[in-house]
Amino acid sequence: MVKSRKPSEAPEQVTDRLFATERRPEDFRFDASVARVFPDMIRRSVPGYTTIIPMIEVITEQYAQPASHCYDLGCSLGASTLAMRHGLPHADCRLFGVDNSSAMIERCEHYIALDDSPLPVTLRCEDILDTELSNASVTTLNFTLQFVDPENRASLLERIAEATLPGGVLILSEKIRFESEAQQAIQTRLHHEFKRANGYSDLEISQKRTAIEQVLIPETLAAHKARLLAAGFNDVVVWYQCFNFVSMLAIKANETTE
Ligand code: GEK
Repeated sequence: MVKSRKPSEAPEQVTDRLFATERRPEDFRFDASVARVFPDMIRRSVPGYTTIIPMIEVITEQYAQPASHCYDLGCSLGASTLAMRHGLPHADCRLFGVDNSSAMIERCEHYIALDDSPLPVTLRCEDILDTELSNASVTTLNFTLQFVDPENRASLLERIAEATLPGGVLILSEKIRFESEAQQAIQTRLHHEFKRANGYSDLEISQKRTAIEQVLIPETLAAHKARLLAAGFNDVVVWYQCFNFVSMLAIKANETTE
């Protein structure tokens, strides 16, 4: 059963108007102004986000192993951390949320404190490229890998695979791009329609796009699958897709006995 806090019960919802007026183009950063509006921004910008979060709880419940570690890498305000916390069926598991934005981590502490689960959460204000990983049964990268320099993605995934126990998983959600220009155009148009339907103006959509295009680098589904397998995972399952937003489950096989 999904036990996470419902969006309507969230402590605060400040409307995202960051790109509503004409502004000088500068790269998008996860600073205090973004952290302040983040729950509203991600819900109205990422198709499927409000479905993926409660499903992270379901997946965690299925794959968490007793006395193991669970990691939420790029935890922002802790929406996926809290989903994992509520899904964890073992009181002896340790749950870590990691983000290198101090503005996000400060607010995340507040959200974790308001939540009613007794399971402790350790928050680390660190780069996920450096954070220590071990004894992992469930790791989540929910729309975070897309912000990591593409050159560093393979080594990060190798470290996660290395730290993952047999039978453990990585939940990887990403904005993807398409090889076919025609498919790319359809999915981009549908994504922008989704944002318009959620109240974003054409100016907001185009200014956000300019600000984020050097920072969020999407890759194809085929590139993600090949790299996850090369990193040491044994199977990759796409469990969710809405337009150009996908969530995968990368699974480390159970060791077979002869
Ligand atoms: C959610 N998972 O609500 N090290 C640590 N954190 C990083 C790094 C890095 N190298 N790069 C980016 N981040 C969340 C949503 S948001 C996705 C994740 C989005 C952090 C960054 O500070 C931000 O908080 C998060 O990754 C990405 O389920 O905004 O589209």
